[in-house]
Amino acid sequence: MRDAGFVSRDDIRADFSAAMSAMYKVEVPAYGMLMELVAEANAEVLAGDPELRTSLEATDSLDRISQERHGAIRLGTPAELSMMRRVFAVMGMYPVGYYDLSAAGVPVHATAFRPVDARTLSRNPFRVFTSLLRLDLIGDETLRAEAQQVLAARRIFSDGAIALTEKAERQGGLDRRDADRFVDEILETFRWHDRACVSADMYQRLHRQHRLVADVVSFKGPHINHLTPRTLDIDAVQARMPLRGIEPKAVVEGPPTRRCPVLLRQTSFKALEEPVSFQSDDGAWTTGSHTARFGEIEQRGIALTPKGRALYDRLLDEARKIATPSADGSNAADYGAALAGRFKSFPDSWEEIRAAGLGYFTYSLTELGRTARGGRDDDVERLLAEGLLRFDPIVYEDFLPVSAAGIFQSNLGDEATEAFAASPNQQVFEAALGASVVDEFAHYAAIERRSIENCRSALRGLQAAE
Ligand code: OOG
Ligand code: NI
Repeated sequence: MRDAGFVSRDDIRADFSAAMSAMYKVEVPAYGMLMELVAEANAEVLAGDPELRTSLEATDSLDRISQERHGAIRLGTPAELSMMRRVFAVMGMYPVGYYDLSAAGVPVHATAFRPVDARTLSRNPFRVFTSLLRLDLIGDETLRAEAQQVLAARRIFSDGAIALTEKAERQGGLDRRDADRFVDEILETFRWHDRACVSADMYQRLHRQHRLVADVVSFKGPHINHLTPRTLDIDAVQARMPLRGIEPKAVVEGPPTRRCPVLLRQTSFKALEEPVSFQSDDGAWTTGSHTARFGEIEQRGIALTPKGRALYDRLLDEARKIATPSADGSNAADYGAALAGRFKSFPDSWEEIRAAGLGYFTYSLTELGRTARGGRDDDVERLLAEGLLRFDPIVYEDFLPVSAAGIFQSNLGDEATEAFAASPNQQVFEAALGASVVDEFAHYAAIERRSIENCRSALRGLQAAE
């Protein structure tokens, strides 16, 4: 919306993303170091791969690489989640996808708030993986009630943040001054608090139930727990982390190294142990520690169709049955070999991936297509064969539940994980959210379809002009 002197939602999101990055670099210096490693590796890849550079330029995604990042927060109540949805909407971020992590031993379900269409993504692709704690999965009834009480009493949004969100909803946007204030106010919600809002005793009890429960319930707000730049060579960054004194997690999550990257590969450095203080009943503060915040990197590849995703899920599952990655990294090599072995049956050229219907692509006219004269029809295969169309992979903008669970776990400590019965409940999640989530597959399919329609109408326009 451009009327009434409003700042675009994309600009507010870009400011917010930059403010978060600046805050996190100060709060977690290792994250700044990681950013440097990523910038270095990305520059090397681009220098050595002119074809990749051309493809990124052709799809307008070169500029966004260096500012690309996501973050994650964990919320405690439905009210927090629905307010968060309204806050993110002010910045053009909408809930996409539903992720159930209960099956993987983490008592949360989640969505990702992100810009949805290609134009806004290229302006600034910042997203926030947002989880909601599931106290219903906590067995200890007394503790559950206590946790509920603590969460009900906290207020994670400032009055200013709420007022400005309501104003944006009422007016349809914010002017420059309000937008700047909005970013300042909302930043407070994501800030780290080194004073817990529960006693040391309660923290211990929450922690014994599940470390994640302690992380969500014990603090005044949902501190941002990591930020994640995008890298063009995750293996290089993983290998270099130790050289800078950063300890990476045992294995890279997601598919193995390939010529044609698919979906999402992720790794992180292990969460740091940080000092926190707890207040006892007599008002005195005592010191303890908490481990939650880390840095992550990701390498994004092509978005897969349901058929491609089913193949990915099956191969990953088979690899994990051969060697389940252990937290201490002792079988990392076995796991890597199993993964590489299983994924041999996933085609590794864009032509094959496209022909087999495994991935989503955008289509555009080639130079020849833009200028060619003469009879042509609408058939995509024929237009490709004649050299009038080209195709480029659509980047996967979402997340993967098994990978997300691996990221959670590596930062919740290395002890054995608790088993919960898998109990996805998208309806309950959407009721808490106060909206439904966008279906990611339908969304990518629509992007592909639109790109084909655009080519067709451009070609028809050409024909009409002849
Ligand atoms: C979120 C973990 C999931 C990812 O990149 O898959 C995530 C969390 O630890 O809160 O961010
Ligand atoms: Ni992440």
